[in-house]
Amino acid sequence: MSKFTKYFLMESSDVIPYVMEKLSMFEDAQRLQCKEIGDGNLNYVFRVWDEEKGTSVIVKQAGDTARISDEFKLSTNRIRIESDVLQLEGKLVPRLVPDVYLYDDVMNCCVMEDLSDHTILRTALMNHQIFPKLADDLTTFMANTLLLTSDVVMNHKEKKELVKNYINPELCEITEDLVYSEPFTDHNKRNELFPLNEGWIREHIYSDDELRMEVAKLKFAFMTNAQALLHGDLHTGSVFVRKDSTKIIDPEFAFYGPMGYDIGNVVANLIFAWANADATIGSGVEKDTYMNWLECTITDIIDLFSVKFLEAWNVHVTDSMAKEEGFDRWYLQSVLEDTAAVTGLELIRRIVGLAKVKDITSIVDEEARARAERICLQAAKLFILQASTHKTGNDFLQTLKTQALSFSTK
Ligand code: SR1
Ligand code: MG
Repeated sequence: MSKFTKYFLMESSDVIPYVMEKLSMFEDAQRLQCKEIGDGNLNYVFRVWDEEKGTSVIVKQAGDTARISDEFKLSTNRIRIESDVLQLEGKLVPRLVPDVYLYDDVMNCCVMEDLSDHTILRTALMNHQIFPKLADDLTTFMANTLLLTSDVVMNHKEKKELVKNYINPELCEITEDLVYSEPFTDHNKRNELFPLNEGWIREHIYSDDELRMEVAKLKFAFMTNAQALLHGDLHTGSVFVRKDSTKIIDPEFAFYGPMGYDIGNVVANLIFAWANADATIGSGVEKDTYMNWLECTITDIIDLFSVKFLEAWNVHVTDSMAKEEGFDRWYLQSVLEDTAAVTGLELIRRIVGLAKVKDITSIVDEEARARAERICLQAAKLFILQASTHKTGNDFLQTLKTQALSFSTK
C-alpha cells in the first residue's frame, strides 16, 4: 500500500521512496541520496540524486503555512499554479524554464529538472559574477510571457479562461500586504527598520501623504488590471544562472496582473545588486567594471524589453483595435510607467517590510548599509512619484545615479 495516497509534509527520508514510486528514471533506491535544500520563504525543496548514474531531480512540496512564518496560511493550490505556469512558459519561452516531470495533487508536489549546475542569481551577483546574456534572456522571457498571454494577442474568451485558472488569492494577498500596504504604514508589527534609517523612513515614507496616495492607486491597479499572466515574484532569487544559461523558476505567485509588476521587480533587484556592489567593493578597476556591467544590464532590461515587445506585437497582435496606428507605443509607455512605479515599490518593501534581501542585510558596515538603503529609498520615491518620466533604460539609471551622487555629497 502506497504511503503517498494522503497528504503529509515529507521529510528527506520520505522523498526517496516517493520518487521511486512516482518516476521511472531511477533504478535503485539504495543508490539514491536526498537533501532538503530550500531556502525560500514558503516551500520545502528536496534534491534527489544518483551519484553513480549522474541522474537527479528536484521535488518541491507546498505546506499549508509559509515556511517563513505560520502567520501566513496558504492554499497548497499554489504548487498546481506553479506546475501549470512552468509548463505554459515552457511552450512560450523554451529553454528559459526548468522541465516539469510530474505534478501530484495529493502530495502537493512538483517534480522538476535539477538545476544544480546553475547558481541563484542573487548569490552570483553578490559574488560579483558577470552574465553577458542575462538582460537578453530576461527580456525574451518577459516580452513573450507577458505579451503572448494578454488580450492583445490571445482570443479574449481563452484569455479569460486563463484568468480563472490562475486566480491566486492568498499569494496575491501576501503581495497586497507586504508590497502595497505594510511598508507605508507606521506601527506595522511586521516592518523592521534599520536603526540608522528609522527616523528618515518615518518622516519620508510613512508620513509622505503624496507617496501614500500614489501607492494606494497602484495597489488597486495591481488588484484589478488583469493585463497578462505574470510570474508574480520575479526577483533575483527566482532566477538560476550559468554563464551560458538562464532559467526562471518559482512562478507560484503567478496571476493575471499588470505587466510592469514583473519588469519592475527585475529592475529593483538589479538595483539591490548595484547597491551591494557599491557598498562592498573597494574603489578600483574591479568595482568600475562590475558596476558598469550592472548599469548596462539595468538599462538593457528596459530598452531590450521595449524593442522585443514592439517586435513581438507586430508579429502576434490579433485584436483589431490594438492594430490602430500608435496604439502599440501608447501601450508600451503605460507598461513602462507601471514598471517604474513597481521598481520603487519593490525597493521600499524589501528595505522597510518583512521580506528583506541579502544584498542589503549582508552589508556589515553600518554606515555603508545606511547609505545603500537611503540611495534605494530616495530613488524609489522618484520611481513612484515621477513614474511617467521613465521611458528609457537611461531614465531609470539616471534616477538611481542622481540619488547616489546627491547622497554622497550630503
Ligand atoms: C511570506 S512570503 C514573503 C515574500 O517571499 C516571496 O518570495 C515573495 O516575494 C513574498 O513577498
Ligand atoms: Mg519564491
